[in-house]
Amino acid sequence: MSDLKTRLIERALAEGFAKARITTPDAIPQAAARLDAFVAAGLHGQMGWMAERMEWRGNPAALWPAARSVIMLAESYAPETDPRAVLAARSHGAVSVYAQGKDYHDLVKKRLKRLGRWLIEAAPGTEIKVFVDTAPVMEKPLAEAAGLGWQGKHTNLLARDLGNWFFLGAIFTTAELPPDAPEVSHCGSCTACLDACPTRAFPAPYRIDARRCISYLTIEHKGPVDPELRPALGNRIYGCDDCLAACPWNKFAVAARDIGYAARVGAPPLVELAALDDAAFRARFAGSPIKRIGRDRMLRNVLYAIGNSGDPELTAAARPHLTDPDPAVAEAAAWALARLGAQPGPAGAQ
Ligand code: B12
Ligand code: SF4
Ligand code: SF4
Repeated sequence: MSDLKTRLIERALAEGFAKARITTPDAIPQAAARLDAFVAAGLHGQMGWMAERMEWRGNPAALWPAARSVIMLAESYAPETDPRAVLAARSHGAVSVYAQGKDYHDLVKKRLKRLGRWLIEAAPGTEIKVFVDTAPVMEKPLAEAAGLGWQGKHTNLLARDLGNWFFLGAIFTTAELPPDAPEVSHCGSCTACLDACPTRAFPAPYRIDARRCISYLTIEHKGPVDPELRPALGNRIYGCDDCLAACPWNKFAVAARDIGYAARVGAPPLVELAALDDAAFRARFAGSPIKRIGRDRMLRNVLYAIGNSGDPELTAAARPHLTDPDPAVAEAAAWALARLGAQPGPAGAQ
C-alpha cells in the first residue's frame, strides 16, 4: 500500500469515519445500463432529477475527467435499540433512524471536507471534489467497487464489519491512489429484507421499485399517496427502516461516533405533530433532514398515520385539516376520519 494511502485511511478513521476504501472513476461499467433500465421502467417515480445528467450519474469518469481515484467512506449512524419497536406505538409517529439527529448531509460533508483538506496538504497540487448524496454520483456501486461492502438484496450497501447502518460519502481526487479489491455479495440464500418490506417494494432481489418504498412515499412523493399503499405505511411518517433492520449482518454494526446522530426527534405524538403550523414545523425540525419535506407533506403523512392508528381520540386532531388549503392534506384528513369510522363533519364537530 502506498504511504499516502496508508496515512489517508488512518486519517479518515481518526476523523470519525468507520471505514475507507479506494476505487477508480471507471470501476462501475455496469452501472449506466442498470440506471437506464431503472429510469426507463419509471421505478424512480417523481424523482425526475434521477433522469437528468444520466451520462454523469452512470459514468463517474465523465463527471470529472481529471479524477484518478475515488475515496469511498462509510459513516455509522447505528441505533442503540431496534427501531422497529416504535411501530407498535400507533398514536406516535415513527421517524427512521437516519433522520433522528442532525442532517447527515451536513455532518458527512464537514468530515469529507476536513479529510480532503488533509489530502491536499499531504499531496500538494492534488485537487478534490466531495460528494454526499446531492450530486449525480452512484455512491453504492462505487462503494462496492472500492470494497467497502456490497449491495444487498435491498439494494443498500452493507458490510460484514459494519452491518447496514451507515451513510456513504465520496471524495474524487486527481491523486493516484492504489485501488482496493471490490467486495462480493454475502447475502447467500437469505431473503429477510425482501420479506420484511411492508409494501413489497422489491420486484426482484437487488431491484427496488421506489414508487412503492415508504421512504420515497413519505419523503419524496408529492401529492396524495395511492390509497392502496396507505394502510401499509402504519405510523411511519418519515422514512422506513424495515429492510435494513431485518438484516442479520447488523450484529456486526459499530456504534455511531458523531453525537449529532443521537436520537433527538424520537417518536412524537401524532396529536402534537398535527397541530404544527408552518412556523412551528420549521422551528421544531431546524437542523434536521425532516425540515426538507415541509409542513404540508409532513402533515399529509401524519394524517395517514392517524388514519392507521385505530385511535378514535385522534379524530379531533384530523378534523380541522378537512379544509386545509393543500388538497393532499385535506384529502388525507378525510381519509383518516373515514378510516377511523368518524363522520367527516365540520371542524370542531365530534
Ligand atoms: C434515490 C435514492 C433513494 C430512493 C431510491 C432508492 C434506491 N435504492 O435507489 C429512495 C427515496 C427510495 C431511497 C430510500 C432510502 N435511502 Co436513499 N438514496 C438515493 C440516492 C440519492 C441515489 C440512489 C440511486 O442511484 N438509485 C438508482 C438505482 C438504479 O441504483 P441502485 O439502488 O444502486 O440500484 C442498483 C441495483 O438495482 C443494482 N442491480 C440491478 N440488478 C442487479 C443484479 C445484481 C445481481 C446486483 C448485485 C445488483 C443489481 O444495480 C443498480 C446500480 O448499482 C443515494 C445517494 C447516491 N447519490 O447514491 C441515496 C442512498 C442510497 N440512500 C441511503 C439511505 C440511507 C436510504 C434509506 C435507508 C433511508 C430511510 N431509512 O428511509 C432508504 C432505503 C431504501 C432502500 N431499500 O433502498 C444511503 C444508503 C447508504 C448505504 N449504506 O447504502 C445513500 C447512499 C445516501 C448516502 N449518501 O448515504 N433512497
Ligand atoms: S425502506 Fe421500507 S418500504 Fe422501502 S424498501 Fe425498505 S422495507 Fe420496503
Ligand atoms: S437481509 Fe439478507 S438478503 Fe437482505 S441484505 Fe441482509 S443478508 Fe442480504
